[in-house]
Formats: sequence, structure tokens, C-alpha cells
Amino acid sequence: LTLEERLAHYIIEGTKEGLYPDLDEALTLYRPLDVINGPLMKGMEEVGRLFNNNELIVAEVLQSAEAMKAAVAHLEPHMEKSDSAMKGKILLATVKGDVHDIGKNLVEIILSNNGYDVINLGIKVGPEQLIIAAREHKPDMIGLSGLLVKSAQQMVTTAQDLKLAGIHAPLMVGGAALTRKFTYTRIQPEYDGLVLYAKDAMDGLDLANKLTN
Ligand code: B1M
Repeated sequence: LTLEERLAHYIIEGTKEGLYPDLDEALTLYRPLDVINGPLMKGMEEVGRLFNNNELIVAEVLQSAEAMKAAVAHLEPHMEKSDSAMKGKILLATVKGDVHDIGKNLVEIILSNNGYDVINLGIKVGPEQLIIAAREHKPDMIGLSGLLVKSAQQMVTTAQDLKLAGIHAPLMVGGAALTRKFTYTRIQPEYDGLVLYAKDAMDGLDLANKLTN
């Protein structure tokens, strides 16, 4: 197998055996984020496909998630960091009912490496918890992540509840179940502030930068 194939393979198999030396080799060839977005994501997509076809069980997908998290943690210290002054404060959460957090945590890494103070509220965060945190921290932006189809609808509910609570900090939404269209036709009309759709973590950083500049 080529290096790229082996990297995808660790994620598909959910194993860390041999992972770190191969990641180190990959770092001599690629930037850390390209390793994540390239071979590691390719592996994760295959995991999603196999799971969809009932060829993997949840426990196996969990192992893949562990391997992905370990890989991201190994690459993280090698990522570019800007030592710019604090650009803003961002609350980040995976919405109520959803446990997927690899994408959200990647967004956290990228934003915090680029001058943002990120408060990561974790997974299954309901509107009530978000409202309390927003009142406490007064963020410049609130980021919501969700991968399940029902999470897209949960974002609509969350936007409605935030609006009722008088919160109108810009919302950034992302995650596989979401589309730009859904964001602007279903979430934005329910919210008092701006709602922005981010297709991936780098897009999230670009949007945050545009907002705070
Ligand atoms: Co789940 N799962 N899962 N799963 N899982 C999916 C999402 C699924 C598509 C798999 C499939 O069937 N093909 C499917 C969803 C179906 C649907 O609703 N359409 C699914 C399902 C069904 C489930 C369960 C219901 C399974 C079950 O129990 N029967 C269950 C749900 C539990 C729950 O949430 N209540 C479940 C559980 C799990 C595990 C726990 C085993 C594990 C998650 C572990 C973890 O996150 N800690 C897991 C995994 C790993 C996946 C897949 C395989 C991979 C997700 C992932 O981490 N990708 C996934 C299939 C797939 O996506 N191919 C799948 C890598 C990650 C970097 O990408 O999160 O998309 P992603 O983030 C991207 C962008 O989306 C974006 O940036 C990132 C890239 O830079 N982004 C943002 C994300 N959030 C953002 C926020 C932003 C900006 C950008 O701003 C705020």
C-alpha cells in the first residue's frame, strides 16, 4: 500500500498500529491539514459508506473515530499557528441529540490556532445550555455542528430559541447533514442575527475572519 492508502486504512480498520510513524512520514510531504482532508477523510468516508451498507457496526465505527481523533491529536502540534491578538470569542457546540464531534473539534483547533478564543461546549448541547453560555461569555459568534439529518432541524429550533432569548450573535453552522440552501432558507428566517454556512473547518475560519475584520 502507498502511504496515502495506509493512512486511510488505519481509519477504516480503526487501528493505531503503525499510524504515528506513517503520520510523521506524511508530515514530511504534506501540510497537516492536507493529511486530514486528504487520506484520513477518505478513510472516514469509506467508513461511512461501509456503515451505510451494514458492513460495519457502531462499535467498529467508534474505533475508526478513535483512530481519527488520535491522528488529529498527533498532527495538531504541527499545524500553523498565528500569534495574532485575540480576534474574537466563539462558542462551539454539537447540537442536541447528536454525538458527532470530530468535525466540531477540528473547527475548534483551526479557530484557536488562528487567534480565536473558543469555548467548546461539547456534544448534545441543547438550546437552554447554549443560551446560558451565550449570556455568560457574550461570544462574537456561535458555531453549531451536526451530522445527522435531524440535527439540521435541531439547528432551526436552536435558532428560534436563541432569538426568543434575545441573542443575536452571528451563527455559524456546519456538518454533513446541512446544506447552504437549508441554512439560508430554513435557519436564517428563524433568527435575528446573521447565519453563515461553513462547508468545512477552513471555510469556518475564513467566515470568522471576514466577520471580525
Ligand atoms: Co455516525 N452517522 N452515527 N457515528 N457517523 C454518520 C453521520 C452517517 C452519515 C453514517 C452513515 O450512515 N453513512 C449517519 C447519519 C445518517 C443521517 O442522519 N443522515 C450516522 C448515524 C446513522 C449514526 C448513528 C445514528 C448510528 C447508530 O447508533 N445506529 C449514531 C448517532 C448517535 C447520535 O448522534 N445520537 C452514530 C454514531 C457514530 C459514532 C459515535 C460511532 C461515531 C462518532 C464519533 C465521534 O464523533 N466522536 C460516528 C461516525 C464516526 C460517523 C461517520 C462515519 C464519520 C463522521 C466524521 O467524524 N467525519 C459519519 C459518516 C460520514 O460522515 N462519512 C457518520 C469526519 C469529520 C472531520 O467530518 O464531522 O463531517 P465532519 O466535519 C467536517 C464538515 O462537516 C465540517 O468541517 C469538517 C471538515 O473540516 N463541519 C463544520 C462540521 N461541523 C462544523 C461546524 C462548523 C463548520 C464546519 O462551524 C460551527
